[in-house]
Amino acid sequence: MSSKPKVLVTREVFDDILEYLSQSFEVTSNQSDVPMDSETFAQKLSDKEGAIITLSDRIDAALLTRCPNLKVVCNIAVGYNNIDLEACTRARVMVTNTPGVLDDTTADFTWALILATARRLTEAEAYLRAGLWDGWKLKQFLGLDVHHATLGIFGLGRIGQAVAKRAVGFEMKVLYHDVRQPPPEIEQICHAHFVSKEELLSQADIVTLHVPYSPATHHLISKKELQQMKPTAILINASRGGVVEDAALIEALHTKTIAGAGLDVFENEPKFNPKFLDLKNVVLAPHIASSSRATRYKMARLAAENLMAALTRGNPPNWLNPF
Ligand code: 8YV
Repeated sequence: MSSKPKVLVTREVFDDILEYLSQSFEVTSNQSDVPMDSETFAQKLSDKEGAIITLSDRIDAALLTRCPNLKVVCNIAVGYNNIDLEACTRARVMVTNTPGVLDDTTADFTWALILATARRLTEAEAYLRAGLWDGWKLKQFLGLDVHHATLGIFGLGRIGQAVAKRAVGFEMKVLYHDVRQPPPEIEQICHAHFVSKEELLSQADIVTLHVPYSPATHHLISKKELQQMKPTAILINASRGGVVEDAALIEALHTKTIAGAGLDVFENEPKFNPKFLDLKNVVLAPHIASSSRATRYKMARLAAENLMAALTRGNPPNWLNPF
């Protein structure tokens, strides 16, 4: 019988990461990559000491009571709103995330959304693919200039900063709003100016969201905020579903309260509001902002290293709830 600690990997990861874990642990993994339902997840986790999970796996107090041996859960994500951190602390379960390794990749994708939305790229491609293009027209698919525009960033954390730095080449004015004002040197490096939420919404041509999801940021952008934006402005969300009230955004896109939106995340994903599909002025992506080959590998590897450190030394590098 194996005396190695038992761990669960809830979704498909890279093979060498499973090999790395198997050296020290008895690994159960769900390499089919189909998310487990909550009952299957609870059963599989019930005798484990550690788990590598993703944002679709919920960890709450009720689940923890069924997992008496659990010592650590390692999220393959920087966001951890799928985990009840306080319940984990009460149960003495360490929680880790994957900060830092995905900032540039997520910022790159934010720019893909900004450019595609401002220049109506997916709308124009759909038109071309449908065989509707009958020739060049002066006023065809007129978009929003990104260069020299005003970029408004909610959340100047690691990812927000990486987005701001990329605005330099477009010679943009960069405004930001955050509940915590970063040190002045960060503002200088990012060429970003702190403004109120209202100023950001009314002045920005492009509003982009880089805040974590929490009760404080739930529906940060709703009907009132959309009405404060310029009718020519666009909204970009590569942070978390729920930061934007999707029904209000759909209404604003429909009535042209704002010009467009670029979205990588949705409320209730993957079952997002189907009304988005009827709108031409929205660019849609299935939560892939961090999905470059190199970065998804680094995220999975960092989660595995956190698991290893937690179960061997009791001190993982990205420990969110030290006790
Ligand atoms: C992940 C993310 O792909 O890190 C995050 O918080 O949103 C994405 O980079 C996703 O959460 C996978 O669990």
